[in-house]
Amino acid sequence: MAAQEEFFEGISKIPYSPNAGPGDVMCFKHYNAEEVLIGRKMEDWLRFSVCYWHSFCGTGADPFGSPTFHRPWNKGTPMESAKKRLRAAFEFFVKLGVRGNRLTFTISYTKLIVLCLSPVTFCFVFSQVKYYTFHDRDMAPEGCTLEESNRNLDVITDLALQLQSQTGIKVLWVTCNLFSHPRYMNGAATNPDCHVLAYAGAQVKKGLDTAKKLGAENFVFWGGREGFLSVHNTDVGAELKHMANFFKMAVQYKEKIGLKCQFLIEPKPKEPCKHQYDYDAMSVIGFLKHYGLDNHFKLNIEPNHTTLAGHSYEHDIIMASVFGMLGSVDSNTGSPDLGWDTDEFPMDIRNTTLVMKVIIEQGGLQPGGLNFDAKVRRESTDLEDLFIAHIGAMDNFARGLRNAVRIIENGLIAGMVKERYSSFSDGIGQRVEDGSASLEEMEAFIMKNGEPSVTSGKQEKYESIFNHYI
Ligand code: XLS
Ligand code: CA
Ligand code: CA
Repeated sequence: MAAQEEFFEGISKIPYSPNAGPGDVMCFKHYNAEEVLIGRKMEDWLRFSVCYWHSFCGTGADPFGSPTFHRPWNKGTPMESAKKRLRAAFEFFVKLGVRGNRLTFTISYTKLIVLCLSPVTFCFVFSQVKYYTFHDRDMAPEGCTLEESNRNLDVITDLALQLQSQTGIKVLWVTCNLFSHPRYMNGAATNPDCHVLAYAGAQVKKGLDTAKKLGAENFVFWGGREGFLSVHNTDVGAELKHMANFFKMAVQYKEKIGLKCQFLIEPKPKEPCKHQYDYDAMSVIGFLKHYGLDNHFKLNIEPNHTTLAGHSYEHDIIMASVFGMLGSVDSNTGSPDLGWDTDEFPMDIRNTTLVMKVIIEQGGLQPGGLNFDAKVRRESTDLEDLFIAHIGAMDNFARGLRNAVRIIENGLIAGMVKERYSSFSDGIGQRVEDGSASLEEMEAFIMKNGEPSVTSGKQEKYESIFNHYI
């Protein structure tokens, strides 16, 4: 049998080299997958995932310029290059470090043989990235009919299944591209024409079948064109109801086929629409609760979308988590000085520390993960840049994790916050806390106790202490 083509020539498996120098960017200096922190391996806190669309379908084109990337897998017919792209992606996952790259050996350990009467197998697994994410249409090309598109997807996902079982790499989430094809220009689940909504429904049905086939742990809905450009031609109330009913159909089908994955909605305020219904975490949570869907969905928060909504980087991570709805994170960043979705690799240690603190406090992200929905810059044209970007971001999250662990284990900030709210631990405060207080009681309390004293919020003190850990 002919040897498989190698796409990332000259790059071997990325090692963990904690003492490497500053110029050595092709190794992990902080991410040590097997290391245990607060009772869990780093890889299980971080659950890294590589996204298919930016890293393997991205061309470097922007609205003002042509493609700048020349990827060796873009050769042949669309189906031929889809297969090459998939093989290249798995080569990348393996070289970045995955489950499949394991060293297994058996030793006969005499004392244990006496006890167990059998040799003992020791399996050392060096794992860094275990997961990937994809849209149906970036995995396989759209055909002229739904049947042809589905056949294309079947062929490519047969190969994906084979590569997954060879390497141990798994699907973090699948999503359907319900925004690129011209038929979706006025939306998918919120399209004013039910014929288009039906097409989207048929596509999601196949997407859910694909999620089941590949064992996806989550399924994402990103409503890129679920919104409007003009209120004059839009029946907002009808569109929101149609979207809720569309999600109900998806829940029904998921249950019918016994698909055991978490449904996620990914908020984004705008782009491509002027206004998108899934504006931010709180809008989505309100929508889900209003339509009785909140038990079936969680949120996939992308910080670049959060900042586009006018919030700070960590805002929606915190809001979703507080409501028990933080399911997964599309770990990227924007440029605070730009008003669009630049999908950059997350390289700021302050941000990863804040995100990891929330994730630890909610007990982890599983079955979600940290998916790098991020693209190398148009000017970063070398294949090596794809590795450098992922390694840098993974190391940055590993540092964020270590910082967050120190903040939590040290307990100084938590103690200060607890003290700040201590008036709610007894008396009238406790009754407010448990919901048994009344306005009459508030009035009687003030009549007796008068003006509250002024208490410093100590923001700069908190910030100085936080900076000590990063
Ligand atoms: C676009 C979104 C998209 C979703 C998946 O801005 O980030 O890529 O994550 O459709
Ligand atoms: Ca995203
Ligand atoms: Ca994005």
